[in-house]
Amino acid sequence: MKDFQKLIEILETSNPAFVLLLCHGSADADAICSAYALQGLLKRFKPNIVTEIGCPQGINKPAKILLEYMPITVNMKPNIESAEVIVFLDTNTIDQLDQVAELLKKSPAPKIIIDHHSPNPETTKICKLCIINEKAAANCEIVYELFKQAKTKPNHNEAKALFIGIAFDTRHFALANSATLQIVGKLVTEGIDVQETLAQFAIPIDTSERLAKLKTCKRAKILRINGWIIALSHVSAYQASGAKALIDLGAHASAVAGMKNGKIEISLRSSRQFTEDTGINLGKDIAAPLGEWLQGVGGGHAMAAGVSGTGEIEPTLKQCLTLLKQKIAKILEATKTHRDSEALAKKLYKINHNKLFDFTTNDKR
Ligand SMILES: [Mn+2]
Repeated sequence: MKDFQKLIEILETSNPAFVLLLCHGSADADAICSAYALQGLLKRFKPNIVTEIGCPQGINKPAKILLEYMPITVNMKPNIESAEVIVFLDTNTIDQLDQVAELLKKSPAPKIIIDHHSPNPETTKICKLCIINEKAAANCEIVYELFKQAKTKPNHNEAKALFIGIAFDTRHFALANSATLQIVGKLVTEGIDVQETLAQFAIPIDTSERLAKLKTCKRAKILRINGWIIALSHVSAYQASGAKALIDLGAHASAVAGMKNGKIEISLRSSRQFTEDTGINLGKDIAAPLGEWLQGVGGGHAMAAGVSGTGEIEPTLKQCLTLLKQKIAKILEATKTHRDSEALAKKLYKINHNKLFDFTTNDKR
């Protein structure tokens, strides 16, 4: 039996008056759009069931633009107790919905999960039906598949929603796979204007963020370590945007520090090439030890990480550079195929920090 038929069967057996379509915390476009399209699909087959999209843990910034331009209604305080069937969308663990997780665990309503993340056994255990496809680049792809199984087509708004969900989750199709692009192709053939839709839902950048990015670049110290370009800077807000801007401009790795409420925060970013060639995982190799050094916390992913703790900007960036140099030196030592690698490694340790830096922490340039 196809997933769609299984879904309908659950609705037929439990005959609910109210079905809650639940999105994960800080719900994004993919979660909300997949819920919206599913809501339309269910309406066609079960017109008497009341369905509602619930976002009990709020929605993110891009999703707010979505609600402005699309006929989508979400309830920020959904009534979980009165739901007779609950569908989790784009959510692999109900613990992600911390404040309402207990209510959900207590609810006797049959639960269905529609998701593209790796399944969480604790959550799948309590679900009557799990429609999970880890290969899908966006949850909207799975909902599109349900339309296909139901032998019906999404209407214009549903198609637009599916398109937006896919566009956002795949970073404008950069992370799309062949199945994703086939679905996108069909949505476009059905009348979705790619350029117009993407422009309509582009996230506007605040003036303060623009200024922060420009200041980060203006204040950047640029260093070269064995051919890798490392950019270090500081700004009082939007450190992550600043760190990304430095990578976009050409740095292989960047670290941007800033003070907030007496604490120091550092955002780290790297280019794909740097990560692949050096094998340095910013989260594990740099952010974690830097967090410890600052008596705070650090972590994240290979190409994007963050740290917060107690310290001053200049010594912290120096420490960050030291960690990067040690890692790069280790890699050079490990790959002795390069004739000069040992000499280079030794040279790296000799770089005098103080000559490279002349940050003044209250740089107001
Ligand atoms: Mn998603």
